[in-house]
Amino acid sequence: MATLQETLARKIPAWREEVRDLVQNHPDRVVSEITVKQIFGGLRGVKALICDTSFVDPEKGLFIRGIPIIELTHRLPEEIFFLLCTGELPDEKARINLQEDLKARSEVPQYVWDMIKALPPGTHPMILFSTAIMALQRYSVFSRRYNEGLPKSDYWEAVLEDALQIIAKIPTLAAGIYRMRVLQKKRILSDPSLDWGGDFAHMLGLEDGQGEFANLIRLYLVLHSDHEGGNVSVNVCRIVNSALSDPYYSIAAGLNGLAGPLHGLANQESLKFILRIKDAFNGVPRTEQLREFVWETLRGGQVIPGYGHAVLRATDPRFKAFLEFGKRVCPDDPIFRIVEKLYEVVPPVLQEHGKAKNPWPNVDAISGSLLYHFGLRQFEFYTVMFAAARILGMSAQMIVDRAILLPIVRPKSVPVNWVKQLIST
Ligand code: HAX
Repeated sequence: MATLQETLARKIPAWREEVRDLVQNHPDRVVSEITVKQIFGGLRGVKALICDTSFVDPEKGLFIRGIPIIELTHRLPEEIFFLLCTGELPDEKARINLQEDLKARSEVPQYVWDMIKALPPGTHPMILFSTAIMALQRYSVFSRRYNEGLPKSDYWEAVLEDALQIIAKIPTLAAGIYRMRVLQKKRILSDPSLDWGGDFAHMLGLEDGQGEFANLIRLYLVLHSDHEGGNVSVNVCRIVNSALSDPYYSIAAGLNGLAGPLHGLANQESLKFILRIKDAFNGVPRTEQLREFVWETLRGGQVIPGYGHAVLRATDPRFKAFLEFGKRVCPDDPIFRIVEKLYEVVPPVLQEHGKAKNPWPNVDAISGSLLYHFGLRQFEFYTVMFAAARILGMSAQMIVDRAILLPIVRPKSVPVNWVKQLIST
């Protein structure tokens, strides 16, 4: 099979033709209507974005290029990146080619480490991560080639080039932040014999006699890689990139959105919640005790982290994939047992509470508990793990956006009074 670049070059003309045909032959076909409730409700359910890399079915969850995520859990994250970008899984030759390419680009310049060291104590790891990516922007091929007059038809190639540079550095950068700033220890050098996710696990430096921590990291990166186009991080990234800000600016913007407690920070919040339960009951509570604890939380006006979703209306298959992993690897770990018990207790409570449209768990209800089991216990780092994975989806979506020649995103806004007048007419 051909390389990632060659596969894209082969496929893009047909994608462009498909889009040109739709716009030229059906320009006025209505796709979605919008209600007052939706305008004031975060545009929930409005079909206004195109995303070919992945799709979230409310009942069945995430599909990557039409394949249910549950059928991809044995794959490597770099294979998923190839699939997200092209719609095809790489064969062995193409995978090795991509892995070699990433290895060749993985070094992080010293000035970035100096900058990471210089930021004050207590700086959140997501700030360190996002700032580090911004600091690498001087290497942007897109920015340089754009200034040299790059034609629009070739934008995707330069975006891909930047994306590969960024993806290649993610394990080194994220693990470096963990070691230097979270643990106050020395960085661990990359092992070039390892795959992208395996090397990430290696550089984090946790005990991994059986290789299961590396397996967890690979699975984690696959499960968090993409979640269609409307989630805050990817949506923001794509909007910024549509202004032809290069991928360094765009990914950093997306990461800043991922840092919010209703999005990527939910895994940190979720683990805090689980630890609070463990402390309150000195271990795993009884079902009745846990039910009361959950009600107390709701009565205090707080959300149950890891439960609910803007699109999903069933248990997230990514949650199920982690649940299977946990049952196999750490069934007796008290933190994992609390996760299992919450899965039993929370959905009926949320149903009775009657507010959340989806009472079922999302991926954030469990991901942190497995990292915790392996000794990655500093939960302020968890969103960086999520970010490392989501950069795959952000990158693939930018590449496809530029490949199909989407223009700058610029919806129309209206004042509240405009809506009032509309209603009164
Ligand atoms: N616990 C308590 N109340 C909840 C709830 C939960 N887990 N989930 C939703 N609700 C409440 C909302 O706060 C809202 O209340 P108000 O009307 O008082 O504002 C009401 O139920 C309706 O919300 P919704 O329509 O069901 O949910 P939204 O689409 O507005 O929001 C969220 C989806 C994921 C943000 C929401 O369910 C939530 O806050 N969950 C907890 C945080 C979380 O797990 N976030 C991670 C989501 C996955 C993700 O993006 N990861 O990055």
